[in-house]
Amino acid sequence: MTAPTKPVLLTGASGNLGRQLAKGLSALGWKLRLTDITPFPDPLPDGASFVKADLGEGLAIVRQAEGCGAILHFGGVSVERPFEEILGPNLRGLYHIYEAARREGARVVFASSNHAIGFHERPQGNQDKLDFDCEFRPDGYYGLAKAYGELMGRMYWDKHGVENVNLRIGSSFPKPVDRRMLSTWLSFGDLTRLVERCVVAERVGHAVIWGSSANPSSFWGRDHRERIGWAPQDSSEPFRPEVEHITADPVTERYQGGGYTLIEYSRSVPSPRNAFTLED
Ligand code: 15L
Repeated sequence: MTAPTKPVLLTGASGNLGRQLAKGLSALGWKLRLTDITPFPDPLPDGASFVKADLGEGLAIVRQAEGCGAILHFGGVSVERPFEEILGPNLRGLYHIYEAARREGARVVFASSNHAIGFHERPQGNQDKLDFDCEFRPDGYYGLAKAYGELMGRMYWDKHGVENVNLRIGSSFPKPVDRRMLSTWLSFGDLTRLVERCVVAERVGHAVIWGSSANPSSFWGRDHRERIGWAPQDSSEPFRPEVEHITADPVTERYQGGGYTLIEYSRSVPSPRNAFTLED
């Protein structure tokens, strides 16, 4: 596999997924520009440079993106937080990323999240799996910002021809730690191969791909993975005996977003499963 000819910018490089990608993609011989608001905690991988930058500062982002062929946007707040904390990095920051991409004619790979659709119920069987074109049902301000990011990608492709792949990442950790993650887990290996394909694929347009490994109990169905030629190789199944019994309260267990749905949840009584009411 040949490395991209132009450098690739990685935001959020000091975060859990950024560090994995920095290591994995530099091992493929990629020239990486790493950036984050906090220092890069590891030894710099071969072929990589690091510059501290704030997503809220448009000029800094535009400078970092100069000459890049792709921007891997993994920066911003990565969990549910109050709106004011999300606003700068996750909303304004996205605008800076897309403007920089537009200037450079670069492709954007956006770390979206299952929390953009977190208030969909978990499927009862294989037939109910959620497809990429389902309704957004964010489970908080974080998920709402991810939905906004996906829509920003839609708009920049339609209006400016900026290509983008939106990865609706499930749970990317060393291993699944509870029953939900048997459905949502994305191994670091599958994540790195996914991002690699997003960059090297010839044409992507505006694409949405579920970021989970080949988990038999996955919540998710159709997406645009064929467009980039990616298929996950790992599975959560070997971890089942270890974590299957680890569950939570009824709200958390009902929805795909798990514990995020319960944060500040204030509906008194959750409506019965599968009952359509005005509130649903
Ligand atoms: C995410 O989007 C978060 O970044 C991560 O920390 C996990 O909470 C993950 O979703 C998940 O849903 O497990």
